[in-house]
Amino acid sequence: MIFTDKARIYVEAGKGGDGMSSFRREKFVEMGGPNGGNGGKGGSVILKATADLNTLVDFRYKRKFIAKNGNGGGTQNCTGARGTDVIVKVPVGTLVKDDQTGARIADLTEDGQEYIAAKGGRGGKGNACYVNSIKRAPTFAEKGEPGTHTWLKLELKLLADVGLVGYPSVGKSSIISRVSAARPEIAAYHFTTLTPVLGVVRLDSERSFVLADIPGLIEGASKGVGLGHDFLRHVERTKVLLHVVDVSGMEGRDPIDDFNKINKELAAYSAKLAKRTQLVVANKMDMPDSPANFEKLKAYVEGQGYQIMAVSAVTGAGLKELMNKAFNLVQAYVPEPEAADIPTLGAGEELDQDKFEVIKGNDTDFEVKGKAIERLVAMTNFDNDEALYRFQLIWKRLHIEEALKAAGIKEGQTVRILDMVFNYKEGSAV
Ligand SMILES: Nc1nc2c(ncn2[C@@H]2O[C@H](COP(=O)(O)OP(=O)(O)OP(=O)(O)O)[C@@H](O)[C@H]2O)c(=O)[nH]1
Ligand SMILES: [Mg+2]
Repeated sequence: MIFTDKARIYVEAGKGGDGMSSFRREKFVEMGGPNGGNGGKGGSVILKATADLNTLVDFRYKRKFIAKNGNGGGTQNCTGARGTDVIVKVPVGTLVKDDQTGARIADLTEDGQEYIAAKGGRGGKGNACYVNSIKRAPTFAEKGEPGTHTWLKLELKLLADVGLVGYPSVGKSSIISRVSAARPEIAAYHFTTLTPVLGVVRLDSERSFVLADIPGLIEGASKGVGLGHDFLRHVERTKVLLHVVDVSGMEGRDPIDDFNKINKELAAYSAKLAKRTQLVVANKMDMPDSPANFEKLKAYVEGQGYQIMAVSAVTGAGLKELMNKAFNLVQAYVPEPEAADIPTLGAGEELDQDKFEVIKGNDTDFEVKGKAIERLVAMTNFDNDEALYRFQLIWKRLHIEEALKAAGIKEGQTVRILDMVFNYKEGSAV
């Protein structure tokens, strides 16, 4: 889900230093010539894109950037010192716009790319510069040029790193409102949140991530019940899911049941989403029945290989630890392999290649033989979810399960395809 982070900043460059008007005054040299030096250039304010930042959140705290003036020129043709430039680091992807008109001024898309947001004034020329054949002893010097100054709008498109999912009213919006500047509506009725909300969670000056609060999910969400489909689309590209469960039992539901139902919806929506790193968040720990319910839920989810943390969005207990943990999980995220890893069948080969036969196996109960299926097995990386998903689709399309059933297979019997042996289970390929 894309969210635009915005900031407004003021940039002001330094004025150029004034030129100097002076004459040589040395012992034994009468009427020395003009020797006033030039003023130094004023400092500029330069925006510089860096891959180290990922939000504009820092500009909430500091928004004015003012560079120093150049120094005036000196006697003896001394040029004044330049005002130092102020370098303002912005994340790669920052769009710079005119504050008044909104017109695009610069698009900083590459690491290291710079944009001079306010240009330092040129230093004034000293009187030494104005000597010519007519004017041998000019007394005037130029003043420094003023620097430019302006307000700018910065915009950055952000992708949510972490998504809050869970039943309605489990406290998703309450959590995001405590850990970020986002202020979604919070209320005791279901579907309070109707559109996704994003917030930037800032742990310290170096560590921040984007958190998405989406509307509550219910049974059938994956089929588009409520606004389910749309909501799930918003968390599809997050790196980590925080699965919020209300352990207070105050709505009369069983937390374990809630947990399973939401996971079922995620899986029904997409295999990828089901495999996304998921941290279980037991919320409303401040309520009387929560500790006991938490222990039960903990035992259950840990048994399934999930980690769980206990929080209360009302008292704030555990939220800091939760956000630190979420950040670490975001850092540990490894992108799923692209679709290129998935074996595909060659075009035009399908028809007779799709043929297969089910025979009695030597060391297994059954064996499936056929070009397409054997090739598919050879090419599928069974550790890769997408590949596995693809495998299951083709398995279904070839109607292998039906053939196995027709051959009389029973649950738990073994099937061999090339070097792969698996236990048959109705409705699932491997
Ligand atoms: N006691 C207690 N109540 C909480 C806690 N967190 C949230 N609530 C309450 O639970 C209700 C629902 O909170 P929300 O934050 O709106 O829940 P949600 O998950 O965003 O709900 P939807 O947007 O409808 O999906 C509100 O009345 C909150 O005040 C908590 O930690 N303890
Ligand atoms: Mg909400």
